[in-house]
This record gives sequence, structure tokens and C-alpha cells, in this order.
Amino acid sequence: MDAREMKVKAAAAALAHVEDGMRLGIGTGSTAEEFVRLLAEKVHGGLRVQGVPTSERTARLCLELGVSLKSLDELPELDLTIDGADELDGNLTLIKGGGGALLREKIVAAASERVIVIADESKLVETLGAFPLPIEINPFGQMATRISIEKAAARLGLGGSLSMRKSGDELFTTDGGHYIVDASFGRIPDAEALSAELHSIPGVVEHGLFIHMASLAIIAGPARARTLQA
Ligand code: ABF
Repeated sequence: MDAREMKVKAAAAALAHVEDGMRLGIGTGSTAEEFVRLLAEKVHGGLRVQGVPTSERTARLCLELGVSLKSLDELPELDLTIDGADELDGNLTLIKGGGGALLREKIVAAASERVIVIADESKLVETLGAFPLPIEINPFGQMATRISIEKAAARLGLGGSLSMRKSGDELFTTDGGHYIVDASFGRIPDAEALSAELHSIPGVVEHGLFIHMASLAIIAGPARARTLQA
């Protein structure tokens, strides 16, 4: 079974949790896009959902496929969010942001009663950190912010390097107009300590550690999809 088939399998299992009339947060990334495609089929079959997208990219796909959307301001309390992840551990702590949508994903997840993560088994790790941690920063004073991030990591005994995410020759900018620093810290043994340090830096808008936010993960492998409960 190839990676796409595993993403489809996880997405299909998540769709079983979507009930008629739900206010639904819809994530970003290729696995979430497989979920949107399957959701659209159900919507055309009569399922009624109101979707809130976590990125402009997801919004475009939903509209293209006929999934009706609302803004988070129109639907500030959501029943369920389905989203992908770049890494997840056994405690359902996630690294997200590889798609550059971490801020809106985290805001939507925080507004949701439940969050279900869908991923192929390659995302499940013992300890987070092989995937560089995306950190969203304000463009103003970005160099000073990067220095503060390095000092914070050093205080926690994390080494590694930071790189500014690029889009072609330009710096990548998020839907919110911010930059992304990809931080290759290596293993992150204490996500909560790192999260607190990063949140203490004024120029850091948000980071890709999602802690105690996912209630369930659906992990697809060559056999049937399995679930991890928070
Ligand atoms: C999204 O899911 C992002 O936060 C994350 O980067 C992405 C994972 O992408 P994929 O499903 O394509 O592996 O929520």
C-alpha cells in the first residue's frame, strides 16, 4: 500500500466521526485534502456540514469540490476538527506546520470540541523532533527573534540550526503575513518546556507543537487503520 492509499484510509476512518449538521474544522496538507475529497462525496450524497478551513489552500479545495464554508467568526465554536500532522508521539503531542498553516490550524483546533489527527504510520515517532519544528514569527525584528529562539533552545540543552522557510527565492509568508523558521532542534524530550520558552519570545507568533489538543489519532498502515486515544 503506498503513502497516498494510507492517507485515504486514515481520512475515510475519520469521516466516520462526522455527523450530519456538524460544525467542522478542516485541516491543511495532503492527508487533510484526501479527507476533503471524501467529505465532498458525502456532502453530494446529502450530508450537511458547515466547514471552517485552516488555510486559503484548503478553502479553495473545499469550494472547488462543493463543501460549504463559514469563517471561524461565523462559527466560533466547532464540534470537530480533522487535520494532519508532520509528527506525533504516543501522547498525541504533534508537530504541525510543515504546510505553513500552523497558526490558523492551532486557532481552529482550540475552538473545537474534539480534534482528530489523520496520518500515515510514518508520522508516528517515539520522540518528537526529527521533523524540524516550524515556528511562526513576526517579520518585524525577525533577526532578533531568531537570536532569542537560539538562546531559548540553548537554555533547554537543544542544539541545532534555524532556517528561514523560502518560497522560491523569496521568504515564505503565511496566510497571516508572517515568516516561518524551521528549527532543527533534534529530539525534543520536553515539548511543554520548549513551548513555554518559545511563547515567552515577543516576536514568536506561534509554534508547531500541539500539546494536549488532539483527542484521537487515526494512523493508517499496511494493515487496517489503528487509533490512538489521548
Ligand atoms: C497539516 O498537516 C500541517 O500542519 C502539516 O504540515 C500537514 C501534514 O501534511 P501531510 O498530511 O501532507 O503529510 O496540518
